[in-house]
Amino acid sequence: MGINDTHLIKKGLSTTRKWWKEQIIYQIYPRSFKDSTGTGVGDLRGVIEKLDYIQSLGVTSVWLNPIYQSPNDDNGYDISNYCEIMEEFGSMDDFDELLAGLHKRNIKFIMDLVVNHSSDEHEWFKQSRSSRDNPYRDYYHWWPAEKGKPHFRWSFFDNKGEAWKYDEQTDAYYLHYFSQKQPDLNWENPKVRQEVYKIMRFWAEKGVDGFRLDAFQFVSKDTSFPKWSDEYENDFSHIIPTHGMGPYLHDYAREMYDEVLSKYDVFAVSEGVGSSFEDAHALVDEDRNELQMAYHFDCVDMGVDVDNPQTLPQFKDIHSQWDKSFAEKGWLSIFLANHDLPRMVSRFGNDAPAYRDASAKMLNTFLLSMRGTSYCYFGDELGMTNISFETIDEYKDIAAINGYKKAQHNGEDLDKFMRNLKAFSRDNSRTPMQWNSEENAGFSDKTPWIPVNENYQHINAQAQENDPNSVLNHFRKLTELRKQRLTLVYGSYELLEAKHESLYAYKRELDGDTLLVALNFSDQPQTLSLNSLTLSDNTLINNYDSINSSPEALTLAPYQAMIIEAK
Ligand code: TEU
Repeated sequence: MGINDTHLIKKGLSTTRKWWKEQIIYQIYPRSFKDSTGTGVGDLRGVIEKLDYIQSLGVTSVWLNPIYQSPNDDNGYDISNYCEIMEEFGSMDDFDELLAGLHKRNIKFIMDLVVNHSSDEHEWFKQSRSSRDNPYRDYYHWWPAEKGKPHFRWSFFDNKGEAWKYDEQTDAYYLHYFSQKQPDLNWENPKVRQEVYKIMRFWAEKGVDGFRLDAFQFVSKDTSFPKWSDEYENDFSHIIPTHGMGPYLHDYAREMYDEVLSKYDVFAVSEGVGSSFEDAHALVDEDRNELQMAYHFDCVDMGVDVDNPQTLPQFKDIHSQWDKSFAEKGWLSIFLANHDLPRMVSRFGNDAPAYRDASAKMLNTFLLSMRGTSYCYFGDELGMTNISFETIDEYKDIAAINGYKKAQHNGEDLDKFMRNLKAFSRDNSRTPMQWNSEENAGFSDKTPWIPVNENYQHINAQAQENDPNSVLNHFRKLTELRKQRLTLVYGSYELLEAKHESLYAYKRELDGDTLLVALNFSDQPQTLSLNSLTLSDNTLINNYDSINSSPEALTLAPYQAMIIEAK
């Protein structure tokens, strides 16, 4: 069966109804979810133990960060065998049991596919690096040293920021957009692409329902590796226009569609979509027959400077512009956090004790009431917060550790670097799931690979389970509502009071069903003028006990969030 293709949801909207658009995806960082073996590292049997909890959330899909065999230079994003499970995480039998357990509960499974690069410990790379005439040589990008030093390319994780690494064995440089242990695969070689499709078929045959294509915007390269202008070379912020959306990306996406995606009932979501709406549309519009969905980086990159945080009007503007561009065609993801970002409540809400609860509920209301497929990061259903490490030796993440070395090498302001790291480091969202108030938050019997956030004593699943007003139970109400009201998935979106500094309010509408979503992003009461909007008595979601409204206006308490039926 091909990708599900039922009918237009509403006359006038070209959006077709598809199961993958209606998913509520729960992202699990397996290393930090539940350790069943007493190693201090989470594993697949740990996820199996928690299947009933996952089901109780009302989510409809689970995406696991990479679980393949890996030396863990970048926690599984460096894969040494794409058809084996990482030993620390368990076995293929565990995987099969997990998949069956999810499917039994009507929960779909999304596989993280990391094929822009492999590990340098993958057999392909070992062969490739061994000699210039090895049959695997062209599986990677090599630049013979006799041609001189290759033109500069950026690396995200290199300790000097350079993507070419000299390798003595064959007197040549290899390319790595990520760490030195993550050499980029050469997609320009058709054999490499066939290997990728083979891997995808292997997992699709097992029954996975979707693929998250890691760093997909980077796979195609101009293999002449031309020199860029100094302006581009000297400014990392140009990485997407220079390194992303290479010359044959669409050919490869179409080939992937023909070879795999069209042959199974699966979807693919691209991490990254270039630097414009046009780039994004070209990759995911249905008539392109390429990928099905994407997540863009505008929200990821927004305000990632402690001295220059984003404002709410900017936040609204980014979300509204992307929504508008995709209103008629194409499909996007809605997310506020993931394993590469800090905790959503610390970044966009307020994690001070007085407001953490309300603002986490408010942000979950946003995530589950916008158009697009919702991605919810594990622990955010509890309002887990940043761990905020102070010193560089506390960090585990290669991005932080090598980023620090790079900042040192470039003579950057290290104090500023550390303040930014504290707020935005990926380790903030990688701390163990807070299950209960027992030792190590019930995550493991042994010291966890990364410290548990000390606030687990009061922020944990068990405590919230028993409290009808908890962030957890509020999250469950939201997933239930989203599943009942397709308006929240497909309905039109109209932003109200665009310039308001503290309120984010919008109307969602589908086939005569009108919903007002009103969110207060501040710690002060705020008033929303209702203008021509008439509210019904039917309040579907409210993170406070009461509503303060008149026919003309709705007044929201600090971080209050409501979804109300309207006319
Ligand atoms: O991230 C791709 C990506 O573009 C990164 O630059 C991301 O912005 C980075 O985390 C910033 O520090 C993906 C994965 O999501 C990430 O976890 C991996 O480390 C990376 O690919 C390499 O596989």
